[in-house]
Amino acid sequence: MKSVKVLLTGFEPFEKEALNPSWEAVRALDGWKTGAATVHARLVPCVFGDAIDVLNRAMDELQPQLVLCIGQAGGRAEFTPERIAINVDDARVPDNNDRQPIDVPVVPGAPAAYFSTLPVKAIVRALRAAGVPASVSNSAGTFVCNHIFYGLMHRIATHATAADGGEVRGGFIHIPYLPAQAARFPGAPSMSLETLVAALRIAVATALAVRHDVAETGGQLH
Ligand code: PCA
Repeated sequence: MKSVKVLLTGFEPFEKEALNPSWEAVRALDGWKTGAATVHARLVPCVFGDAIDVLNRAMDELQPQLVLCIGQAGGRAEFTPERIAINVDDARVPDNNDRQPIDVPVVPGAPAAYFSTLPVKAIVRALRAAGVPASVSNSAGTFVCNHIFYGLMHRIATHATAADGGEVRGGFIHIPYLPAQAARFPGAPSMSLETLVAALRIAVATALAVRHDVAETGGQLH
């Protein structure tokens, strides 16, 4: 059986948090094997530019067939695969290196946006079937998560091939706070690490199995 490499990235903590659920969940899956696939976990800095550099180095090294970048979306109640990455950085707060780009492109001269090549709706369907709250998100924001998502999709669109010369697919998933984080913001929703890790396994397995996304509603009125 042909071996398949899956790259998962998670972010370091930002905005005075002690941890980031994306890295806690991703690192729990480092070395996980499902079928012919093996997961490789990498930590990325919450810094404009550096985040894409670290992603590019990991992709150069591993030449993965599938890449899922994961990030924290504090305040969201669900596991949310992102549909689209946009070519703009507009930081509401400084990143971990005090960079705060405003209205600059992620990649000058590149397209306005790229769609995820993950089967976002099939992932949502599989998660809901497993009892995990999930929805398609139509905006990854304009901070470092959208930035790395755009960098990933631009690389895939322009030059990435896997070690076997085959196609590379990828996308981004935002996840809620861990309970310990939400405890600092009364009323904020959260998801346990156990659920986040189980959900990530489902997302990876679904992305590996489903090439053509299912056609069912995942839109929003606003
Ligand atoms: N979330 C931030 C950046 C790092 C992270 O985990 C975001 O949504 O842009």
